[in-house]
Amino acid sequence: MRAAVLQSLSEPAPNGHPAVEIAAKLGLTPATVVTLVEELRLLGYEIEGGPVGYRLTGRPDLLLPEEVQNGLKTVACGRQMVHFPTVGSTNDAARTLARAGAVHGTLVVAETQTKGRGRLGRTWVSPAGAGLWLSLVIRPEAETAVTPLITLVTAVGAVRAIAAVTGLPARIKWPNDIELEGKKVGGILTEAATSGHRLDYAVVGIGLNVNVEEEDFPPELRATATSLRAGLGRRIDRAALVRELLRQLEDLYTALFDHGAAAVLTEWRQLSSTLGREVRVITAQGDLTGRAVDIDTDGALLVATEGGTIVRVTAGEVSLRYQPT
Ligand code: BT5
Repeated sequence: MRAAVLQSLSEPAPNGHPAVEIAAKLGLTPATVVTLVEELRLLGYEIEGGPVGYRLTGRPDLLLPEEVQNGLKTVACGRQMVHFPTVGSTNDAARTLARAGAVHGTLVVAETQTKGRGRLGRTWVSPAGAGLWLSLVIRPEAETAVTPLITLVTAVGAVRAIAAVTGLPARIKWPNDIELEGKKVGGILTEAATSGHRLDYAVVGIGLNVNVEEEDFPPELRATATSLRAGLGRRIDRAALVRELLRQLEDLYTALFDHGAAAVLTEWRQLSSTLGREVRVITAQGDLTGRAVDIDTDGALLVATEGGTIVRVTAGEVSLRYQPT
């Protein structure tokens, strides 16, 4: 009902909105409306006046359900959502919810993470209020082998959403990086729970540096990390970006799970910064260098070595570096 009160307050009213009017419209008591207005104030909404006439004068830059779901055009993605001012890792919180039965499309968002994770035990830096640090629970009817494709498809969704909201031409570095002008602007961490060969659910974690300023990054990341704000030269509406991301992901997951990977992989190839590049693949067993020539139907990278052999590289335990050209 808090969202409904906010919706009422958002409508134009030259003399403000009396609590009794909102109450009558929503079938609440005026006292409940007063309580909900107080809650909205505590969350950061600027609401002037009192019960005789409330006026909404400012909205917080927070990814509250009231903001994200206001104008959301999806059926499943983000329809159920949990917002944390701070959390260890949204992937961990989403997994806890998934274990307890959270439905397909459940979204977990945090303003900041204290234990944000990358792949291979790496740390993900998540400055407060400045990025998208979020996870989606997805429950497709699929084999576990689809997991690497979920990451690739999610990257396509992120690039599409960035283009739609900012016009910036982000690219994808295999397997899970989103890049802007050669620097890392985001990353994806997909974690699957399996029952035999079937996927029980997957938690798709997405980190995007939206309004992060250079000094918010630790010094060691400043040369390699960037933000959409740095690329665009102005702040970006994070809630609008989440909505667009959810819309794109809903379409892309439907395409992947109902129609197969071919169409999405064609788009991935066009958005990839990796194909055609000289790469070094770093694995626990040693390094491999060659030219990245294509992506396989299961999401593996195909690398042509100097001897002309094509080697399949799966995302699992590897890192990828571009070789200087
Ligand atoms: C990734 O790992 O790129 C996946 C990142 C996924 C983060 C999201 S946020 C929401 C959800 N909850 C989580 O706990 N995680 C997900 P990887 O490819 O391993 O890259 C990690 C490396 O990127 C680090 O070792 C740093 O070098 C660098 N890095 C860390 N934070 C960064 C940031 N904010 N921007 C750019 N680079 C960063």
